[in-house]
Amino acid sequence: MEVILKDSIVRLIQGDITKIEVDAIVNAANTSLLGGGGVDGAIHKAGGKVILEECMKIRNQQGGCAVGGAVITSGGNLKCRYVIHTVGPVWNGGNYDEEEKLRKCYKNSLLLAESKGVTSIAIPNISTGIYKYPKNLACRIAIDEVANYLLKDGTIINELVFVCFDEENVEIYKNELKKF
Ligand code: AR6
Repeated sequence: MEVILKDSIVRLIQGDITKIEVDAIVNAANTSLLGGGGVDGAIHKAGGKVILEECMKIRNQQGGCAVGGAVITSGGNLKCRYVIHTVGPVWNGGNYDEEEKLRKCYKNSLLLAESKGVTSIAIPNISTGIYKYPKNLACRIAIDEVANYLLKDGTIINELVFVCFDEENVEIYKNELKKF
């Protein structure tokens, strides 16, 4: 499925984000930046040790990554030039600024991507796995933040791919993207 948002194409794909051919992919990391399970584990496994080495350098410089923040490494053995590591919030019932933090993940990842000249980017369903953010709420936030970003004047990001791994997220995203 594809929708056009001003000068950009937004695509919805089901699959493994490590296989997508774009300038940058976004990782749903944790504050340690040392890897983990889920999409983080898949990216480090497919990308090789260069990514972990660069993450460790960033850790030494700034002590990891805050929730809602984003940092960038090269893509190692992946097809992409960059991996943008962002840290989503753990779902805690909704009264702990989870929404604001998740919004920041999308916004900061896009800002960082653009600052590096990225024109195509793939993003997973941040926080909806191990961090248990309700998928329907997370999807609305993801699409809202992306739409706000792409509809502003002068973005260089002309292709954005939402990569859903599970069927449930695919159906939720299809329904939300229909509205455009
Ligand atoms: N490609 C695309 N999406 C994937 C892939 C993949 N290869 N594998 C899983 N997903 P999660 P979180 C989906 O748990 O909830 C890690 O241990 C998955 O179905 O990866 O933000 C980190 O180190 C789900 O929809 O990330 C952190 O400790 C989405 O990716 C913690 O998990 C996010 O699920 C972060 O938890």
